[in-house]
Amino acid sequence: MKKVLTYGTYDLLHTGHINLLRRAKEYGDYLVVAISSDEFNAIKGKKAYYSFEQRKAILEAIRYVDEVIPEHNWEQKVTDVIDNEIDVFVMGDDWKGDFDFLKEHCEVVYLPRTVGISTTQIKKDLNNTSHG
Ligand code: C2G
Repeated sequence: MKKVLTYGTYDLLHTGHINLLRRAKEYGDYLVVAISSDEFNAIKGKKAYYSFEQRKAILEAIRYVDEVIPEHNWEQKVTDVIDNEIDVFVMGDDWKGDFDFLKEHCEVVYLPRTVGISTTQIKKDLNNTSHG
């Protein structure tokens, strides 16, 4: 079984996330998604609308996702790759190059981001409409 791993906050799920997950799954048979805990989001300078538990439940309902694990820090990726026997690490190309250190443990793939959509933009648009 070929195992794929990716990381993210995955707040306010949108088609950019789904496009990433669908393409990531095509690299193997089993996709593990490590989603950022609420505490790690604070370290990333992000405040997710949905809690970790809610984001976990939403991701687990996606057909491409086989398992969801927590992301607590920047340092856990090598351990995650080894402990989960990961063959392919996949991230959007906004992270291109940032995780090349994983190449000694698994294949590293950066996929083009979906243009024109982001959780930040969704929040801005909703905020603007609610203020008339
Ligand atoms: N993504 C995408 N297209 C978009 C938006 C996001 O392909 N329009 C991808 C990102 O490149 C990432 C994944 O969807 O691979 C999740 O995006 P975020 O939830 O924004 O994750 P991020 O904050 O980048 O966290 O340790 C890594 C970090 O946890 C990544």
